[in-house]
Amino acid sequence: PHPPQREPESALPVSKSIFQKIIDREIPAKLAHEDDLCIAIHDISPQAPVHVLVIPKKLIPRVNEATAADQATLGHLLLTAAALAKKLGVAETGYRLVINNGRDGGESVPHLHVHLLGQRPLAWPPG
Ligand code: DGP
Repeated sequence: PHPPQREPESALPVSKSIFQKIIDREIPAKLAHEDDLCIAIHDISPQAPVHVLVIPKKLIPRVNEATAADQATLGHLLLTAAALAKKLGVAETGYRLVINNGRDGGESVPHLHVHLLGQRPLAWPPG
């Protein structure tokens, strides 16, 4: 007698990552850059005097999930990181760009981001 009930929209599982909330201005962050395709924020737990995250506005969970449609966005992230390195004064001395992918890669936020680290000598190989 009862028709099948659909779950209300609000009961759908929603899991906005911390970076999506920052992009949507639901939580604050110290912004280093913003444009149509990405934002860059200062990392909340900096591992070097300069530690910025360049984050695409489009949700690409990790580089492993990127497709050919993301090619321009991926290129833009690197060019933005390089421009920020100049702006933040580490281009001359050097810096490192890092993308952590998956468990062994040390990924903790499932929304692609490029780490820009600089203003100290960085060891190699990484831990
Ligand atoms: P990864 O481990 O590669 O997924 O890097 C995630 C980075 O994000 C990590 O270095 C800490 C940083 N992070 C996590 N939560 C926040 C936050 O709420 N604000 C900012 N600015 N950075 C965050």
